[in-house]
Amino acid sequence: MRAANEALIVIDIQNDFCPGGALAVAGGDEIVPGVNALMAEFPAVILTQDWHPGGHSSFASAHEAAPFSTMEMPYGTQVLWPDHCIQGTPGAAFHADLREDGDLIIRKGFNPAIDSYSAFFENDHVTPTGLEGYLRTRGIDTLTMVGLATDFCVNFSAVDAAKLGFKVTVRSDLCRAIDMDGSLAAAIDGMKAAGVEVL
Ligand code: VGL
Ligand code: ZN
Repeated sequence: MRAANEALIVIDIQNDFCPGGALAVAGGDEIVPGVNALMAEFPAVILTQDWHPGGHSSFASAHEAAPFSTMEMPYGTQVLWPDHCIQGTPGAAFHADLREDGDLIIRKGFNPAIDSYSAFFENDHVTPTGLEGYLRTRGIDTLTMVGLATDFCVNFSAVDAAKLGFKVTVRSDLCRAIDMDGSLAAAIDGMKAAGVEVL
């Protein structure tokens, strides 16, 4: 068992990010057994869940735009995604084989006007999700991250955590990427530059 100051953050292992889902990440389901095994090693386990209202502003359908195109939002450039992880739908549920006995489920992306890749801040980089306070009040300062997708939600979560002063390790063998236009390589460079250990 890891020390009491350590937590595992399991990011967005949901049906819509697995093969057959609305925003499928290649091999997304392959990581589930390894993630389940790793959960047993940590005294604190937090799951995140992408959780959008229908018609969310990050959906291409909300703008009659093409999926995977980009749009300028008040908070910066936003990729427009296929409709995914709509609150309460089967696509938003965790993969059926994923252990769900974590301590906390943090939902993100529920604000209709702002996307939220990071488990810590919405995409404006200032609106907090509350996860930082939860971790600090439990005395947790060291994080291991796994999940989907390496180049979006894992990347943003890891960089934000490092900026906040947490010691962060990303287990890239237990992550899978969307990888559009070199986004995976850029994410790995960005995480390393932020002081994240990428294994
Ligand atoms: C994610 C795109 C849109 C992710 C979530 O979990 O990486 N990517 N929403
Ligand atoms: Zn999303």
